[in-house]
Amino acid sequence: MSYVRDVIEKTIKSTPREPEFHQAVEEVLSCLEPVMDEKPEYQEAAILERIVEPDRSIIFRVPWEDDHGNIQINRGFRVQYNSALGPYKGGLRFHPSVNLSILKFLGFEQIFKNSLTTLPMGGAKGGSDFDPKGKSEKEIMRFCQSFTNELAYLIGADLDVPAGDIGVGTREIGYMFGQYKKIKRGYPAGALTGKGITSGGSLVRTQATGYGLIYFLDEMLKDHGINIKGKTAVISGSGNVAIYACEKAQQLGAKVLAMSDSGGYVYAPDGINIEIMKKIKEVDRERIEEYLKYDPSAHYCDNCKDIWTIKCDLALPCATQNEITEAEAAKLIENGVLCVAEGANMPSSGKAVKLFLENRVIFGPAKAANAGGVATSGLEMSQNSMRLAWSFEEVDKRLNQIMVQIYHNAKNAALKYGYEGNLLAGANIAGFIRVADAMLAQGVL
Ligand code: NDP
Ligand code: 2IT
Repeated sequence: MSYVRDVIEKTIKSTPREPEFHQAVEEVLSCLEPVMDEKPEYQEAAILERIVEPDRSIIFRVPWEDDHGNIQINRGFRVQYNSALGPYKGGLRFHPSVNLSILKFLGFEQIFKNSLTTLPMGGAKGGSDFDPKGKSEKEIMRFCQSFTNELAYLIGADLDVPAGDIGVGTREIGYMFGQYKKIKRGYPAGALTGKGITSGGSLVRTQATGYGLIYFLDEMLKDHGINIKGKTAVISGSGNVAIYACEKAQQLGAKVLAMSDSGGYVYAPDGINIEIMKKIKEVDRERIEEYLKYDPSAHYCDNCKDIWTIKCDLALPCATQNEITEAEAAKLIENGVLCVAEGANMPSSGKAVKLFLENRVIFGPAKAANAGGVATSGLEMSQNSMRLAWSFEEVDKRLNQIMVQIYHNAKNAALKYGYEGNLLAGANIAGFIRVADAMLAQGVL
């Protein structure tokens, strides 16, 4: 058995009941055989055995009082995965499905994603099994404050810098930053990113993951001689990533036919009206079904997975992990999909990715295609350190440059290591090598 296979098997065996984590480890490590052959020093320094094990995982109790005066208890997590390239960095997810397996998969992916940005950031992830749905504004605030009472002792500008993810946006980061500031008695802006503009946040951070996804997609399509203008797109989700992916795709001339939430999807034959979607999701925090009240020509289907049965040129999964399995991938291929670019983390199962690659679907893997969010978080950290704020145009230009660079770095790494046309392998390799070299230089830790 090869060294790589041996590490994969041992990792799986030693972490039972962590299927999402196993999936991420398999996905990354299985691409690294040619790198290990070229650089035996990585094996000598046990880089793989060390990189699959988080530096530390912290689990804590989060008690909070609901509006009826009842005490509720949730579980909080922070997985500080790897700090070879910089302070731990990665989002916080609030969703009832959150567990250690999901946060380890996300933290593991984050190491390589952050490396691809070339900004100095290590990898981490955290969150809670708290369900924000149906909670009042005050309940959200009390939960965030209690969560921060523990998180505060784990984070800092040079230590660990959380941001948002599913269920955590500018509002939640605002409450966490407020509580953190109170505990620290200063203005420790650099310890969290995704802050509001009046709390030291960066322009473009809100739009960054979605815009970045489309900048990456546009570069990838151009490189294949394809113009995004006039193409039809389907975008799953209707949260932060999906909304700004839709906005930028439309600005570049694509037609977005459908978007979803966990309840179902909306199909708009004339294209989704993004201002209506923003009002429903960002202002009213309502279910996507409400869209029909404003656009009677739209249709609603109460099975969100069926969104992938819609014929489209571009499929952009922007909701959650494993939303595209083999069956959805086969349907997309049958309907002639040209390109899949992942806004969510690990939205395609291993078998789905295999089908896309075998059928020559242009495939933009998550850790490259959705790196614009954390890249702009990196730019927020820079601005906080310098105590100044760049203009929207300045940040947007840097984001665009980073996404274009990530595409070419992934493409070139794939070519160099015998995976021509496979950006998943290219992104994994390009991301991995920077981290492995830093780990080698820093000794056995
Ligand atoms: P949001 O909370 O803003 O939106 C999430 C969207 O996905 C909602 O429409 C939600 O529907 C849907 N969704 C969530 N869980 C499920 C599920 N189990 N089944 C079906 N639909 C689901 O999150 P984001 O937009 O920030 O995140 C979306 C994805 O992008 C995640 O995979 C995240 O990790 C990834 N990502 C986010 C970044 C960021 O900067 N925010 C950066 C890079 C990646 P509902 O409201 O009904 O639950
Ligand atoms: O998955 C991700 O890259 C994010 N949720 C963004 C993390 C960040 O630190 O901005």
